[in-house]
This record gives sequence, structure tokens and C-alpha cells, in this order.
Amino acid sequence: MAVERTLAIIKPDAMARGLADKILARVRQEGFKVVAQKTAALSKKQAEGFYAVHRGKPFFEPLTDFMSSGKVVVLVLEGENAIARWREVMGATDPAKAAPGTLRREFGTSVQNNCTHGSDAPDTAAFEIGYFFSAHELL
Ligand code: FUP
Repeated sequence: MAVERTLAIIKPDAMARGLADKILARVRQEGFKVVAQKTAALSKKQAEGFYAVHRGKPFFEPLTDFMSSGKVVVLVLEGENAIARWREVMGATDPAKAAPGTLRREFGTSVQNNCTHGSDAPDTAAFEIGYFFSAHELL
């Protein structure tokens, strides 16, 4: 298995409910190395660029409104098989369908307000990490 990096986001719903520390504790408990971390407030345009792959879908407008509605914590996580492993820790996109013990099951309240993001493949991880962090922040 390869050491990978993935982009994780603690979304505005989780931030507003004071769940950031609990989610960060889980990140560490699962053994991920935090390579970079920042708190940010995305503009609507930044949210649209991040989710550009979903442009035109019915949920694009509400999703990008939501992602620019409050602060987020953006993280680069590193570890063996980190991309798939972080998605396992998050659980399925819809919290109602996510397995017990996953972050989205525990903290998510709807498909949109599902508390965390994680890259889904090596190419999207590379794009998403580069969207938020410069090379000098990733040493
Ligand atoms: P995921 O990779 O699990 O984050 O899911 P997707 O890439 O399919 O979707 C990205 C985000 O769009 C989800 F986290 C939540 C949101 N979304 C909706 O709001 N409605 C939908 O029907 C599908 C996704």
C-alpha cells in the first residue's frame, strides 16, 4: 500500500455546531498525519471552483451556498491508503446510509449537511490539495 495524501474539510455545519475538536480528535485517533491545516471562509466563487465537477447539477447552488455560509477547517491528511481510509472514517455521503461509528452517521444531518469532505481519488486529491495549499505549505 502506498502512502497517500488526501484533502479533508470540516464543513460549515460541523463548525457551527462546535464539532471541529471532536472531528480533529478522530483524525488523530485514526493515525493520520496532519501535513497542513487552516481555517478558512470560502467565498461563493471559491466554493464553486472547488465543486466545479458538480456544476449544472440540481444540488450545485445550495451546496456552494452552504459551503460558503461559514468557516471551514481544511486539512491535508497523510497515511497509508489515506484517500480510501478517510472516506471510510467519514462514511457514505448520505448520513442516513452511513455505517454506525462513521463521522457522517454520528454528526451529519442531511446529504448536504454531512459535516466532512474527503477526496475520492488520487487525481481529485491532487487538485483539491493544490486548490487550498501552496507547495511550500506542504513540506
Ligand atoms: P462525497 O464524495 O461523498 O462528498 O459526495 P459527492 O462528491 O457525490 O457530493 C459532493 C457533495 O455534494 C456531498 F458531500 C454533499 C453534496 N450533495 C448534495 O447536496 N446532494 C446530492 O444529491 C449529492 C451530493
